Amino acid sequence: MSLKNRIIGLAAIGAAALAVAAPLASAKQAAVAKTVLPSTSACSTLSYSQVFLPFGDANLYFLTPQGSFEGAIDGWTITGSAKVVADAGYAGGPVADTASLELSAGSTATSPPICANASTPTFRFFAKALAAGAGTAGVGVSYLDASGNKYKGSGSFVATAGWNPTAEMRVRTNKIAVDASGWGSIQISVTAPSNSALRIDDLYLDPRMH
Ligand SMILES: [Ca+2]
Repeated sequence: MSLKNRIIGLAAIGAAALAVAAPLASAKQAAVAKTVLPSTSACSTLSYSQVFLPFGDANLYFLTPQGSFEGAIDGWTITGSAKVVADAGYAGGPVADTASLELSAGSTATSPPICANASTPTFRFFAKALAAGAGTAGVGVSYLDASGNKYKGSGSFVATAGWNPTAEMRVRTNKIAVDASGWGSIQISVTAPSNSALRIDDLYLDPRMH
């Protein structure tokens, strides 16, 4: 990937950039600290590939834990309702794809903790709206910063009626709390439009410096 391409890629995601909100109350921070920071022992052995090369994106990505919805999904938290359905988001991709997650209208799925640090600035996934003229879908990112505060960013996208990769969505990872191994974690959430169910699949993070 050339520097020029990187700059263009980052410029393109400007509209989807995730704004960082004020930290939550301190009582909540303590609880989050226990639940969000995972073991980072697996972070140094992640497998990277140019997943989105067929879509003109030469960056290296790794598949997030349970991000393909092909096996267990017990690490995901659902607000509202969701189910695994036999509709692959990216059948031609590197994952042997048979299933995706269908969120009912207005429901939210929050990922398990994902290895992240300052070198993992963007993520992408596949999405498909079930209703024609579906409204805006929401995306959120949360993580603990180096001061122990929980930061939460939010963005949005319009899902198409067929499966397509989302634009690159940016994570402001430069403030993530990391341990001695150099890794911390983020959680990504996706919210279906209020007027349409939404299917999602194959959530990938981009490690810029790998
Ligand atoms: Ca899948």
